[in-house]
Amino acid sequence: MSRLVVVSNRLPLGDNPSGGLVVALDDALRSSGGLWIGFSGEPVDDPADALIDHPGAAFDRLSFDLSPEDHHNYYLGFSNSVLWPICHGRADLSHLDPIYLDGYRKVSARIARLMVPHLRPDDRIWVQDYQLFALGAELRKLGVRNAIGHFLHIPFPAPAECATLPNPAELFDWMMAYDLVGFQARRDLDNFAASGHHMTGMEQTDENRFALGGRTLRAEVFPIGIDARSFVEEARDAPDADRVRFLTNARLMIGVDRLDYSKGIPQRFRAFQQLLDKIPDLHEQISFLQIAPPTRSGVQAYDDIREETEHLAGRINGQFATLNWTPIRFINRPYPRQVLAGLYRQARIGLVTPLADGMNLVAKEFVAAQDPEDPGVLILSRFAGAVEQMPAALVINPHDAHETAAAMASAMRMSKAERKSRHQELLSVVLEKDVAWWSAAYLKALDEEAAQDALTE
Ligand code: ADQ
Repeated sequence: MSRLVVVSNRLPLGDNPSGGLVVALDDALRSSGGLWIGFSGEPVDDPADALIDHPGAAFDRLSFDLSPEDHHNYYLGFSNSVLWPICHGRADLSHLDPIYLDGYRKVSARIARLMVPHLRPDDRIWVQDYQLFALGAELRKLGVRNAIGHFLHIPFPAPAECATLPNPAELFDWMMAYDLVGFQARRDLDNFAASGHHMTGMEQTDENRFALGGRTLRAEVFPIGIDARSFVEEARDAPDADRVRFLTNARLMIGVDRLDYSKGIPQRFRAFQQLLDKIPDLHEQISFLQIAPPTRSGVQAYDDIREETEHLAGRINGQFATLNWTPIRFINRPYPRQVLAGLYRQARIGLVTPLADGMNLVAKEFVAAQDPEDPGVLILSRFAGAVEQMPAALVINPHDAHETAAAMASAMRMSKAERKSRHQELLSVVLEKDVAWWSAAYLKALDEEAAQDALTE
């Protein structure tokens, strides 16, 4: 069988892979063997002009270095101050600077050049996410004819959002270099079709086939999953010592997110404030734990969201707290997976309310962690990709504080029978469409495209 080569922005070098993408790909590579290429993690003044080997894993690992300038322009700049906000519907937070786009092109070309000596003719190459949109096109420029696929973990922008990119036509040029493009949700495939047509005249020739400038592409939806069975076990075996203790008989409501403006954390705080304002009976009966470690510090919008959320949490606690009850606990640091699993299981409500999100794995982790005999309730934004698979959650519009507060109240009151039946429906999809299903489905489609190419050559 041909080798799998995964390329992602970050190469996990620790012993315990964490984070949705990393665990997913770690599993795929462990089962098939192969090579993982990614950024070494910290910018260095004198980057090596070669990939660096990291032996000691079940598969091969090669990293590339970035200079501080490249890291700034390609990663903090074009990736996280242009593509991320625009793909999440926040063009108002984007910083369009031609230096960023140049840096992105330059780093993509450099990664491609460093990769080529390591490639074998029958390798399947699987490129991950928005930081590496351009990698396929750069590899093609260097004559790489292997099957190359891309998977986008975040939303694909609709036409009006795409038009706010500095280079919408170039984005589609980059995409067309791939044999297969995977999206999280139907919504993204629809946006890809509409935006491509609008920006470049790209034609949809079949449900999953697109043509532009003499090139064709297969694009399809592969909703990412979690390692559900191991999560179920971790939640069941989580130590009691790591539970939240209350002085009143409050129930726990939990949110777990990177501190990112796309996750709707201030909106969720305001909805909670609304709930406490409207239903005084719930005072001391519900306690909200928000775990949100900061990311991408140095990007202004991330520093701003931190200040806004800290301010809101302080104000709500100041307004409602009693001697025995703190309405919101706001914690800015990461926790081990098993601690999170135990906290999810303890919670009566899981709050997953992004304003835009590719999938959202926390929604799936929360469901997997529940006790099936007495499960908690998932409140889920209609803007998370996960909603397409999880309509049995309480689905809300996160911009609507009234609706979100009403969902919190109804989750607090919900009968055990209804909680169990909703949970059963949610759990069956989380177990069935797990991470192994995701990578197998994607790689099967990529193999089909490789076989097709071989026939037409
Ligand atoms: P993210 O935006 O990072 O991922 P998400 O899918 O929720 O969002 O994954 C976050 C992961 O980090 C989860 O596994 C969660 O448990 C973990 N995590 C969050 N806070 C943590 C904390 N305090 N401590 C420890 N772990 C924490 C991107 C896209 C998503 C898409 C994923 C995977 O934005 O839409 O679902 O990739 O494709």
